[in-house]
Amino acid sequence: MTKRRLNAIEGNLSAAGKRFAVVVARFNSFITERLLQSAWDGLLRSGAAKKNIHIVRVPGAFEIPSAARTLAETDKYDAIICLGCLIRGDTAHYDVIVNEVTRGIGQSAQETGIPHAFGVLTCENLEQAIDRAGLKMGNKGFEAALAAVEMANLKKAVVGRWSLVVGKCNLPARKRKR
Ligand code: INI
Repeated sequence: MTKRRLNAIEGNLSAAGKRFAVVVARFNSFITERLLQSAWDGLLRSGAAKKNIHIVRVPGAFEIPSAARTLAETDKYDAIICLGCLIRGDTAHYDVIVNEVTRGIGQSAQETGIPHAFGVLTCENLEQAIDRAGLKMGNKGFEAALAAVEMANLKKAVVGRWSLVVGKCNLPARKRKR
């Protein structure tokens, strides 16, 4: 079988020169502060400068989408990282909020064109949340930070490729003929 080179456009994991906003909910702060520490760590390890990371706190997960949208619309950030922790309780509050938060963050990303990383834990209980905030299941904050870096670079790579194609149109006629 002949080996074929697979061409894929991917975003790299370099955060150098990029600007990030991290929206973090205070509700369940025991968990969300751990997500934040890990997201911060992920961004710095990827090469982001501290001055280019802005942390924005909101009361609870429900408030994340509107804050993320406001930040995205400033066009000052390459990506927005959303961090929160929803834990199912005895009431329907969790069920009402969880879909709204997920949809709102996705909608903000799609309508503004700014990558948003989803670092909102949706858990049955505190144990599950702890596991995903640095214990058995890694840390969702770190994961979200790397996803934000990758998607910011992917956007640049895709836009760069298209502007190259458009740029071809400006070549002299001799080079344009095929
Ligand atoms: N906010 C959370 O971030 N996590 C939760 O688990 C949660 N629960 O279950 O109630 C929660 N509620 C608060 C909500 O996000 C809003 O801040 C509040 O309703 C005010 O708008």
